[in-house]
Amino acid sequence: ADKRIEVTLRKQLIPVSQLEQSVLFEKPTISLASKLKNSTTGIIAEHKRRSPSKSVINQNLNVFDVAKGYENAGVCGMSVLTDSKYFGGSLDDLLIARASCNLPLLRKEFIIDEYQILEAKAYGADVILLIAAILTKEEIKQFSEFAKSLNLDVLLEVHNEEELHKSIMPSLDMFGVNNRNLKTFDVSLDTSKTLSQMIPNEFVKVSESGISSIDAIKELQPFGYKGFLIGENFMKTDDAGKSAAK
Ligand code: IGP
Repeated sequence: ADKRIEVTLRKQLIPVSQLEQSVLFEKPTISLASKLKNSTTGIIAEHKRRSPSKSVINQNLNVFDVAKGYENAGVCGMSVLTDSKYFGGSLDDLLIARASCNLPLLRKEFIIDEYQILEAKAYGADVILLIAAILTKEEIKQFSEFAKSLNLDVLLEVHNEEELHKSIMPSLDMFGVNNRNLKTFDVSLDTSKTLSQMIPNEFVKVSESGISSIDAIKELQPFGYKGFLIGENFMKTDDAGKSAAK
């Protein structure tokens, strides 16, 4: 309900027609899915100040430096949390990341309205996240087809078999398996291992959350994972980019 209100208010502030006229809206997007397919490391590094599971992670880093650092570290893409209530992020963060690097950018947000997809594009994103746990099959279809019509890549996040089965459709590029249970915050890489075999091969597989070592990546690669979404492990240090380079 909070998100609904937030979206309604922003829609009044910047109508759809203005988002569509923005300079970044015209910019060609970069495909994260194709970059991951051709990469050996496949790291998607996230900017995340705080989270409901850990409260404060790091409030002292600036997005401009973090984005530059990640790019210099040679990661495949960057994820930028834009949710303010739970993660302390904003669309400004996305804009600053865009101004600072040429990496494919993922807008990390609870998307429940097409307007947020237009915003993602107008603020410089190349990829959107859709979360199966909060959307119906029809919404996933509508939002992913809309994103594809704007040339954005779509990462669909699942945490269990039921979410995965309802979501398989051709308008998605990547399946992200969240190792963190969003209700209990428990993290287990077994979630990625179990669900991997049920994801059809035409989709790029991404493992999300709780990845804290090269060993974890090596453990997941044999299950077909090409992408690894890492936030806290980089953000908890003084220099997120430097941590990503290791
Ligand atoms: C990153 P971690 O454990 O490396 O910080 O996790 C990312 O996977 C996590 O932030 C995330 C998330 C989400 C956040 C995954 N799915 C959905 C908000 C909404």
